[in-house]
This record gives sequence, structure tokens and C-alpha cells, in this order.
Amino acid sequence: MKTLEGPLNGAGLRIGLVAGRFNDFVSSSLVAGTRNRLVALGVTDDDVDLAWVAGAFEVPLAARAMAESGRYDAVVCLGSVIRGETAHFDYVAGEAAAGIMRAGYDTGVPVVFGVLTTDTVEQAMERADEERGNKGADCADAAVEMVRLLAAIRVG
Ligand code: INI
Repeated sequence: MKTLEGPLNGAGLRIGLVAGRFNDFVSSSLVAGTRNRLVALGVTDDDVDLAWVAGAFEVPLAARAMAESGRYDAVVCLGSVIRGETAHFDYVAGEAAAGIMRAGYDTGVPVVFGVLTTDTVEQAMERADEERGNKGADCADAAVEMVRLLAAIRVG
């Protein structure tokens, strides 16, 4: 049996980030966590582009545009939807998740889900913290792994 793997080697990859301005203090931490980890994996900082959108609801369309552009090997979606702040939580979070997944499925470009869904701002900050584990860093790993894994699958 041959095991196909996606090594965490980001050299030469171009990565698009999409971040929601809603709860921008959370998004900015997620962006920093993603960016730092991408660079640690060998991605050149100049090969990372960041697009800001209003909120999580707008993230999928921008992610899809990035994925369709042919300019990025993977797209990382970042933001937070916090239950305490809106009765629309389920709609915003659900549509963001579904749209992000579809952007990847429809384009074949890895589109990674880094939109936090939490009950409180504190829980969101915990997951966007450099010390306590930053979800953006996990997303950087997932993006690079998926690019390399898909390449390994295609080669066979
Ligand atoms: N957008 C978020 O990213 N997080 C939220 O918690 C949120 N709340 O609470 O409503 C939110 N709403 C804005 C939404 O994403 C759109 O930007 C807006 O509805 C315009 O389409």
C-alpha cells in the first residue's frame, strides 16, 4: 500500500487570504497567525495576498473569485461569527461554511475554513491567540497540506 501525503512545504506557493472585518480584532489575529505560519512553512510573504470583506457572509464569494483567478494555489478564509451578537448566527455561520466548502469543490482549489463560530468574544479570542493556539496557523498547515496532497494524488 502506498500512502499519499501532503508535506508541509510551502516553497513557491501563492496563497490568498480572505478576512471578514466584522470582529476585526479577531480577524487580524487570525491573519497574523496564518501569515506567520505560512512564512514558517516556506511561503514567501510577497506571495500572500489578503482581501478584506465586510463579514463572514461575504467571505465565500471573494474566496471563490480568488480560487477562480488561477493566481493562487490555495485560499484561506478567516473571520468569526459570535452567537451572542446576532440572531442571524445560524444563517451567517451556516452560509459561510457552505459557501466556503462550495468554493473549493467547484474550483478544485483548496479553500480552507478558518471562520470561528463561538458563543462569546472570549472564546473567539482564545482561538485566535498566538500563545493559546491560533486557528489561522492550523489553516496555513491545512492549505499547504491540501495543495501538496492534491498534487500527489494527481501524479499517482
Ligand atoms: N459577520 C461576521 O463575520 N460575524 C458576525 O458575528 C456577524 N454578526 O454577528 O452579525 C456578521 N454579520 C455580518 C454579515 O457577515 C454580513 O457582512 C452582513 O450581513 C452584510 O451582508
